[in-house]
Amino acid sequence: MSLSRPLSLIGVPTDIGASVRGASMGPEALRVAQLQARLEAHGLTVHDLGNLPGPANPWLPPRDGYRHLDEVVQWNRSVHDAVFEALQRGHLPVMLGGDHCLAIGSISAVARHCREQGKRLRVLWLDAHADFNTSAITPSGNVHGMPVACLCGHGPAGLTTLGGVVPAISPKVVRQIGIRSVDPGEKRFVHEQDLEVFDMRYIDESGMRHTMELALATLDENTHLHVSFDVDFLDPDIAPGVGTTVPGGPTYREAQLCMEMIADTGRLASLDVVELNPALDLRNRTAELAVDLIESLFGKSTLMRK
Ligand code: 4U7
Ligand code: MN
Ligand code: MN
Ligand code: MN
Repeated sequence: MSLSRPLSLIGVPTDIGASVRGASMGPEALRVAQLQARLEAHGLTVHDLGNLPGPANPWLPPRDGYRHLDEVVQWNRSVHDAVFEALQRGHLPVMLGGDHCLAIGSISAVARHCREQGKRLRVLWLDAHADFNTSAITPSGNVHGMPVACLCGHGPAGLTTLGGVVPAISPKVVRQIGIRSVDPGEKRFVHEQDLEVFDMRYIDESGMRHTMELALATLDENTHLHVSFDVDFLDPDIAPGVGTTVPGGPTYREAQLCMEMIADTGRLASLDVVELNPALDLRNRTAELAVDLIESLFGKSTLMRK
């Protein structure tokens, strides 16, 4: 393995932003599936920093278009701080989620780090959903459906200002892959903000290889690549352990190729693994699949090639 940077595993045991309880057990399921040992077997140095603390899920209805906003802000403050610190130490932070609202904190920290280091940022958003809702258009009030919008400056101050500068990122740095469920108001907003979306129809017609070539185009030595991997990106036939399944996702091989092509760039510098819900899984199968794909993301399958 050429990757020399140590990995910092950061558990974020929360389902505060989700529609279904249980993603809070995701970090433990990834540990049970031997994430650390599997990565170490490929020669990586891996530190498990344990789980971040945060408020419990009060399980209340939405207020002013958000569920649990105060708790979401608290969780994301600690995510931001932990990710920023890991990056400053030269580590590659891997968030073990937890629901996808945690990407607000992690990507705010990544964007701040890139700003301070003069790096370019590219964010790959692997998901069945665009996660581009705002309080005005959300059908649910669940903040895990809003992280991309918050990062682009459309959200409550407590979430848009985490990394100091608003917006944390421009929609131009984002490439969304695997999308197949977008709400009506969200769809209009995605077009208005000109997000680059490679939806499942695109992947069906052009193939995963061409899709990833475009999504990874124009990376250079100075680019920090962040991958936000929502496990519901995968087809529910192979990944049942998520709260919001949407049929028609990437197959095992398509997902592998996606991860392998990311690994080949050598630019991966931070990662979220989110929305794994062990309460809905079958004998930890989805966690094991996620670990398998994360291994590929860090170059497992390049070992099979000359
Ligand atoms: B995930 C949804 F309405 N769009 O906003 C919403 F369909 O992080 C789902 O991608 C969001 O899992 C899913 O509640 C959030 C819904
Ligand atoms: Mn999703
Ligand atoms: Mn998501
Ligand atoms: Mn989900």
